[in-house]
Amino acid sequence: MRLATGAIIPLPTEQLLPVGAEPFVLTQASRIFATDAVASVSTYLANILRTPTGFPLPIITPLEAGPIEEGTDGGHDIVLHLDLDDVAGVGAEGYTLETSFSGVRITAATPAGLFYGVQSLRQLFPAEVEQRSVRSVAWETVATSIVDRPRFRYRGAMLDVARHFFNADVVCGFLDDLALFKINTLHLHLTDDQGWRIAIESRPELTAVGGATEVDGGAGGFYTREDFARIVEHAAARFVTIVPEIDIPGHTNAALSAIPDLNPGGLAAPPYTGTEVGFSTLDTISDATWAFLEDVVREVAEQTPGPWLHFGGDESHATNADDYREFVSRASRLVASHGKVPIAWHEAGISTDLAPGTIGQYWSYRVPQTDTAERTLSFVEQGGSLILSPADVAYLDMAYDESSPIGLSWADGSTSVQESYEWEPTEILPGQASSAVIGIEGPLWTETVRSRADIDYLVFPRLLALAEIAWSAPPSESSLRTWTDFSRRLDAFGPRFQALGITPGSPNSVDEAVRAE
Ligand code: TNX
Repeated sequence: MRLATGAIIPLPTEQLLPVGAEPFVLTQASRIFATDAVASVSTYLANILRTPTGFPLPIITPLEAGPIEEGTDGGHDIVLHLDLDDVAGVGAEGYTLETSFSGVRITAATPAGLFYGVQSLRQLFPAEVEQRSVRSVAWETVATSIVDRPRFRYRGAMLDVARHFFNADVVCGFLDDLALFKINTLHLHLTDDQGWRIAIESRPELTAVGGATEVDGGAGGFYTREDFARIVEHAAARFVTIVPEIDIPGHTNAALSAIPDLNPGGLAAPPYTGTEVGFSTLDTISDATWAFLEDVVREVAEQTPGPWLHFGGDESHATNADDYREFVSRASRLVASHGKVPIAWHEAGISTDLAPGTIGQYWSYRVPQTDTAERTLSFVEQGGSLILSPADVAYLDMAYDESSPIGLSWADGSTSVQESYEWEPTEILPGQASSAVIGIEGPLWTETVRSRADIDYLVFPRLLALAEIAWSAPPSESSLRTWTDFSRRLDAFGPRFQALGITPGSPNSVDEAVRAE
């Protein structure tokens, strides 16, 4: 059977596959043409390709990388062309990609666009391109022509490093994998009842005491300033923005256990290593709380080059309702005063006095209850936008089915790969809210997640479903954005997961009828 589309995930906006056209062949003599302005992308591409091919792939930096025909050798070269005028009209993150017997050419208006073109090119090569040692295969790509641009500007994943801690190496490895699917934000849930994971120099107890615990009583851990800088830099080199989250006023037991002054009686809370939620709260009006928050927000903002800072606000069941409302308003203004756009979980929309532009992150069900929808719409009414993470389809910590050894099931039972694929972000909230959606995010909470293998098990392959919702055009009569086509492409992706060293959690559940077509 011939695939009706190429095999790229997320599905490109347009891809032509001329029948019978000769392939592109990468050889010992191939070179990469790119100007210095896009050196980060050409170096990244060279590193990806040199390892499995063993080819030298020198980077040639002409003043202006010309058409493929000029300065190329027998059609085996790759040209990265930065076209600031965006003649192709692909926008800030889009690109065009041409592969043929005469070479490869990626054109984009920004380095980010070129980077995404590189990710598509990666997926056109044989799966062995993902191996980290030299392989002897024909390094060919089908001849194809792609025009591609993202649907949403916020294409996110979230990692909870508070319930279980994952060190900077694990996070960097995770970033490497996210990049392949054109994900551009990684939200780090840095603090919770069970752990405080980011160094705050003015409050060393936070990590010294609050960082030394995790779920089940493991050793925990935290990021030093150097670790966090390394994560931010590794992310930036992959065009991923880190969104740090300091979860307040609930989910704060780790801070309360580290700093006695934050507790009304001046006595430190005992550390917590269970998995209950909603029992802790900051004292929302004490001077000690706001002095602490000033230090924390200032230092986290300092360490964050990206525009956003998430201040949580979820499940504050131990906070008095009126106090909560005033607290989230003041917290949003504190974040804004440090030059960051605040993000909060949707509960914070109960306040009608948030800092202008505060973004709401919706995490309830695909069919919201009326009061939850109202709280979420309140962000839009206050000039903010929305990130959607509906728990019953976008939560990466849900089990796939009853047989999954890890994962939770509170969000309307388990979540199959198909369920994570078949939902439409603009149909969740009523009315004007659909145009306020800046994107989606798949959160991985880590109550049951202890290792990189556990992360991979729950994240893959469902993250690919979310990446396609975030990047690709919505399904239409004429489009191939269907579960059937996606599951075929996912099937074809199997050897790539293997080469990447990823063991995905759910075998792709294409039913036999589809497989036999
Ligand atoms: C709800 S979702 C939480 C987290 C849990 C998660 C488990 C949200 C904003 N809060 O504290 O880890 O459920 O699925």
